[in-house]
Amino acid sequence: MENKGFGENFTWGCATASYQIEGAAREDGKGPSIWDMMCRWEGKIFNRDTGDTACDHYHRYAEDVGIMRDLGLGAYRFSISWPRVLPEGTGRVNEKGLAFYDRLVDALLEGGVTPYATLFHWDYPYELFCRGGWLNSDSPLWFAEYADVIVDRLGDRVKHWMTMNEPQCFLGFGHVTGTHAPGLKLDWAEYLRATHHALLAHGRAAQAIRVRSGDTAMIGWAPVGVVRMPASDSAESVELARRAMFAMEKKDFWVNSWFMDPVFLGKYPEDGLKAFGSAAPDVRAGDMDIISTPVDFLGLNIYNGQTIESNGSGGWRAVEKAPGHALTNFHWPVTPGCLYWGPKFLHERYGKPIVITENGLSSTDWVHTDGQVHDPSRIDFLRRYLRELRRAKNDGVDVRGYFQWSLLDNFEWAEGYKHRFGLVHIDYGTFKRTPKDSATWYKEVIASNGTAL
Ligand code: GCO
Repeated sequence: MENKGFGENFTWGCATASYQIEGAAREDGKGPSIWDMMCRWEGKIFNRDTGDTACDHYHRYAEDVGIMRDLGLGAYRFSISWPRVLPEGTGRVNEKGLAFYDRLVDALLEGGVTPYATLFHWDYPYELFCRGGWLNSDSPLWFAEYADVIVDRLGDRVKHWMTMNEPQCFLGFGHVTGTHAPGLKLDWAEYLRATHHALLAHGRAAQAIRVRSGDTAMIGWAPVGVVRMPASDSAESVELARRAMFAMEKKDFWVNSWFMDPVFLGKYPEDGLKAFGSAAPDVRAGDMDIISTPVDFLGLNIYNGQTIESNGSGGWRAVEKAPGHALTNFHWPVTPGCLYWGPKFLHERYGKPIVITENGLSSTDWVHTDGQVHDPSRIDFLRRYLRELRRAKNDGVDVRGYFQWSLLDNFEWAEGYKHRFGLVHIDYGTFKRTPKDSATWYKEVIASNGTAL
């Protein structure tokens, strides 16, 4: 196949999130978040790690932007800490918190790196959690107020926005399994209620951004969901995987359609409504208009996929993996085809330009005796995945950008610092940054616009 790279205007970036890298958890007037709360709880986080200091990015952002410039990044996806800016979640604005993001955005622009800002990547204000959090029917308004404060301040320079990151995770892990903050184990009906409010919050924030920035803003969000892949290229097999990717037949917070159909099609999927019956949320007149406020792109966080085959009776089942199948340090399977099938199926259904907002490999890198960090597995992983994304692009899927997760090793939520996803190694004692071999490799990929893959 001819190697056409990724075409004109393709955006190459890296992603991070505030709580995972910033540190400075109690500095300059920042209010507590639910992750500050959960990190205090016994037995919740691997090794009792916390995000108190994380990568100390709050103080070292200039050095980090310097690394981005060295890499030749076209764009950087970061998130804003809601309680750093609004310590109580609503009302009082913390000027020092806002000023940090001002400095960051200015440094990025000065370095020729386009800022892609995510409003909410899970560090929810503790004070709002105490008022019921996402269960409170005012929570979409709280989020809209926050969005307005941010866009008012940064909207003159930031043009690319994501409202929220992975609602499936902060609702599913945070409100059903209890493994992520705020650690709740709600009944399915309450979970669906919280989800409905989060969807309304997304819509209201999209409106707030549009009101302030008009058509100059590129608005999206960054959900995650299960990607299903066909066992063969036959039309039948592809159709089965497509169906499996969107079917909402049981209580499963990973299914794409429950989150994406409302946003892009203005309704909950029929099969889900049928399966959930009286647990389904109360949808008031006008809710779906808010939720489906037009946005410009669909961000996708994709790490792996599941190959599907027929179960012989009209349904499907997952194909069992061969013994010894490649796994990441997270024990997630290495399945490069997900960067082909995921964007393809989601683009077909929703018709929106796609940006891969996260993709990467967790491993246990350390600094070798030669002072370097050699991570050949990450290079191989990214190469395989990016080749599949290139195939999707060449097959006509409207893919506009790719953000590797992550620029820096960082705090991996309940897993603490166990996993290293970075192109840059962090020594959490000294905060020394050591670019890994994969950083040098990614720089070449970017410079060649993907033809070097
Ligand atoms: C998520 C988040 C990131 C993670 C990354 C690796 O998917 O959980 O968006 O914050 O760090 O995906 O798990």
